[in-house]
Amino acid sequence: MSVQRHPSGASHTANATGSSTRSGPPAPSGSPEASGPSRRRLLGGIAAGAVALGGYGLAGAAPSAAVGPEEAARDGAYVPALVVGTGYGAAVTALRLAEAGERVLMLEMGRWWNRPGADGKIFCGMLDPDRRSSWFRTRTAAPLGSFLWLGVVDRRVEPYAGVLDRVDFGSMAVYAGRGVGGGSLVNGGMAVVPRRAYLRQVLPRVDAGEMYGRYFPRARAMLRVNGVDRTWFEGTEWYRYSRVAREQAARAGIRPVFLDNVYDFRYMRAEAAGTVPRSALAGELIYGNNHGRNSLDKTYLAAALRTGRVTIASLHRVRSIRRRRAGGYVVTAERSDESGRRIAVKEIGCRRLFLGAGSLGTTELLLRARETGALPDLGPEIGRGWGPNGNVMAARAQHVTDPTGCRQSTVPALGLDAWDDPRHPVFAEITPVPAGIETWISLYIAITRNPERGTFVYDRATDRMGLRWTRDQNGPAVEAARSFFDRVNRASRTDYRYDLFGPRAKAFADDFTYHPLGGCVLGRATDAYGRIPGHPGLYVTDGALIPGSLGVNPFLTITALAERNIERIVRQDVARPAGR
Ligand code: FAE
Repeated sequence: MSVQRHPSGASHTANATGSSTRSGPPAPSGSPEASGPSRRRLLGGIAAGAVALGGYGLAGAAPSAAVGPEEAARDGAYVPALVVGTGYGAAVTALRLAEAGERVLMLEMGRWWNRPGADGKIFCGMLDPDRRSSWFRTRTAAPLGSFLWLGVVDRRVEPYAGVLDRVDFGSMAVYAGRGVGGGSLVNGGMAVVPRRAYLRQVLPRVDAGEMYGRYFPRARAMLRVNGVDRTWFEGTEWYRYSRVAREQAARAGIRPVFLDNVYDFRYMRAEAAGTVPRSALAGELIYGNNHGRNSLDKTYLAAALRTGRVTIASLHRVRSIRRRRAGGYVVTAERSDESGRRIAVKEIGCRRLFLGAGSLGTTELLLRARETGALPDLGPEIGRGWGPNGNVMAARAQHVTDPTGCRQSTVPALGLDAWDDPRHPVFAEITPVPAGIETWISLYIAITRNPERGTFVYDRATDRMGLRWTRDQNGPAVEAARSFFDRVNRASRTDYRYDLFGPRAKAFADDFTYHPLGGCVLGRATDAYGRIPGHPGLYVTDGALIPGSLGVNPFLTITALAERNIERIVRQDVARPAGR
């Protein structure tokens, strides 16, 4: 098939209209991903899945019947189940389909993160980012861009298929993980169960009893959620920053809560003891962790690969979807190398298509399909109900007598819960500033209850998705955060830091989110289980299902919801052919 479009490796930058635009020319060509699994991974107990873990070039080493990615994802291939993406929703779906006997192909636009670079590390650190940090940018775009307005954090980098993307829509930017494992490669690992009453409100068609009784526990076990040892936490220098912030919140009458995580806290203690290589204690997090993190490639995806029925093709970006005449769907996917050079464009048919490309990726594919006439009967709810989970970042300046510590674990372990505040519900996490020097800064990510929603729109002329979201729609979130942190500042006679969020003095960063939610909302754009009405065999499995707000960090809920939905779909649809 001939190659006609822009290289798939391009990333996104802002333009004035809120359309996401792809930045920069493709980098000079580099070698295609022809990797094998790292020795450490093979030794790490997931050898059974290592064939497909290795991606290209390893089909011959398969211990099971799994077909290699070059074969499974060849132009003209047909698979029973195709999953787009390898994040939470996608990983759950692939595993459960495979356990039910289905052969599954997963297409992921990012690369495998299992090969050490020249420095012997798979991922780069937050303070010394290189090209591995960013998805096709010429400069890193860390959320905390400056310090004393000096802009010291961001670095020039070579455009590359790096692990963290930032998609800019004018007045809102969205961070997302890119690679096999999606957001699980870069996120803070906080695995928080939402308030029951709020979950009922945002997902009224979901039986909360089932979620709390069955699917949250299942998701927690699979993701290896664990908690910090309280005695160690209270004594270690690595969490001084959390304790200082907790004490001041308590003075304002705000309740602290410990946050469970998928980072292995036992490993972290060994890091502190100096008996293992450091990761969370060495400034690694948003560009990946070289150790300690239970990302999806170690949990759900490893289990999926072990079934022998799942194949993952990395560096494959799905561009479009259409119906297949004989039933099912056909996707067009672009295969690139790590430098963004397009190698092939393929068409792959499937009987069932599961969209797990995240809130942005899934919504874009469906909007494009509707607006280009490929799937003209998709309903008007596609693209609606999007929100940033009320995210606002804020920082406070500490008194000189309250140092937050030169040594800070990158893994947050404490939250502050004021969700019951009737006017301004806030759930804030105490996040580190792992600068390696004393900064006297307390940093937070606040999750607020912002009722505003955005809408995605497709621009036919540019073939891109834009977001209708204006700056003042962040107003309710900032107001809630201000009320919360004013309370803390008053109680401790402290003030905000104004120098951390870009060149203009501001106390709140309200122009980006880590938690994009919605676009194909459950029960509106889909039925109560993620099926798209009128399109047998077409499903949404990811954060696009949640209508813009959850009150807590979302991945545990996305995982549990995907478990709930796929259980039903396997029982009702997979046992019977799609469409009957
Ligand atoms: P996601 O994990 O985003 O996976 C989608 C996958 O699809 C990605 O691998 C994409 O590369 C891939 N993809 C997209 N489009 C295409 C395409 N067209 N073709 C092929 N592949 C495609 O989706 N959440 C928490 O609960 N706790 C936290 O502590 C937390 N911290 C965060 C920190 C950061 C810096 C970030 C960025 C996010 C954080 N999140 C956190 C959010 C969390 O990672 C996110 O809600 C989930 O990853 C969303 O899961 P999905 O399955 O929706």
